[in-house]
Order: sequence, then C-alpha cells, then structure tokens
Amino acid sequence: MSAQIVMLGPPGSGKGTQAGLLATHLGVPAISTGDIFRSNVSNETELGTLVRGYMDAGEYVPDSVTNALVRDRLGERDAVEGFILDGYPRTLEQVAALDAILEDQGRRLDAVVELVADHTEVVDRLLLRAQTQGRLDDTEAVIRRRLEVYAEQTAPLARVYGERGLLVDVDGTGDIDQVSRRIVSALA
Ligand code: B4P
Repeated sequence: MSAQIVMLGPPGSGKGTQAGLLATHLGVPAISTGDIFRSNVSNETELGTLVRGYMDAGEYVPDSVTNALVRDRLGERDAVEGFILDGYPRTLEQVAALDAILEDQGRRLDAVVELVADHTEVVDRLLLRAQTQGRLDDTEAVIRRRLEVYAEQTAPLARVYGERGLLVDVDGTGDIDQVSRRIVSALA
C-alpha cells in the first residue's frame, strides 16, 4: 500500500484517531498540524503564542504559518518513506502549498481519505472529549464555529481531490476498530 496520504474530515470525525492507527499500520509518521500547534501552546513557544488565539476561537491559523511548518516537517528524515497528514491541508491555499512542497521533493499524494460523519455524532464526540481531556477549543460555542469554518473553507477540498481521482470516502460512524478496518480495505 502506498503511504502518502491526507486525512480529511470535520472536527470530531475521528481523523486524528484514525491517522494514528493508519500510520502505525503503514509504518510512517502521522503528522497532525493541530497536535504540533497544541504542543507549542503548552510549551509557550513563540509559535504557540502566535497561534493560541486562533485555536481558542475555533479559527484557522494563517496559511503562511501552517504552510511553513508543514514544509519543514515533511523535509524531516522520518517522512521520506511516507506520511499521514492529519488536519492539513485545510484551505485551498494549503492545497496549492502542499502541491508545491511535494513537487519540490519529487513526490505526489497517493490518496485523500475523507471521513464522513453525521453532524450530531461529531458534536457529541467533541463534547465527550471536552469532559475527558479539557481541550479549550471543545466548548459548544467553539465547536459550532469550528464546524462552520470547516464547511466554508475545508469541505470544498473534497471536490478538488475528487477531480484528481484521489478521494476515498469512508464512513466514519461506528466504533474506532470498525472505521479503521474500513479505511485499510478502502485503500487496498
Ligand atoms: P485539530 O487538532 O486537527 O482538531 P480536530 O479538527 O478537532 O480533529 P481531531 O483530530 O482532534 O479530532 P478527531 O476527529 O480525531 O485542529 C485543532 C485546531 O488547530 C483547528 O481548529 C485550528 O485552529 C488549528 N489547525 C490545525 N490544523 C490547521 C491547518 N492546517 N490550518 C489552519 N489551522 C489549523 O476526534 C475527535 C474525538 O472523537 C476524539 O475524542 C476521539 O477519541 C473520538 N473518536 C474518534 N473516533 C471515534 C469513533 N469511531 N467513535 C467514537 N468516538 C470517536
């Protein structure tokens, strides 16, 4: 199975969870822009200070910041054999930036997995996570804003990748193992 893969899906669709499982299965790193930003926020780095306000409000971090971060990360040694990108790209500008990064590296995407999940189910999952992990962007108002931003800025990416023949739609409902098995068989 080829392993240059993007995971797409609304907040709460399980993309972070599934990116980690698929990465282990394929032996490549899962690269989550959200996780990288969160770790910078908790370590109070300069980048963390810059991105915190956007994340707490449910808004996207500016493309220039995110694109530079991904370019560096994809240039690291462990990403040479492949990667699962979780939460990137999220805007059309990020799609163009990723194309340029991969072209410079002489490689291309193999597949874009879109996790499809019902609106009520994703909100329930995120509210549950709010209780267990206390993420600052998992309050009801911010979740609503994140879902709006997703619909406006990220949902159009499915059409772009669909036109390129890269899109693989996977039902994200059901338990984590079930979804994971669906992804592996859809990519086979
Ligand atoms: P992310 O970290 O990507 O947050 P997310 O969209 O909520 O997805 P996440 O991966 O965490 O959740 P998942 O659906 O797996 O981004 C956070 C913020 O960072 C963004 O709002 C933005 O500000 C910034 N950011 C990140 N990338 C950016 C970019 N490219 N450009 C600009 N800004 C960017 O899981 C949700 C919950 O559901 C989990 O608790 C999980 O345990 C549970 N779950 C998963 N699968 C399940 C299942 N099958 N059944 C039941 N529960 C399940």
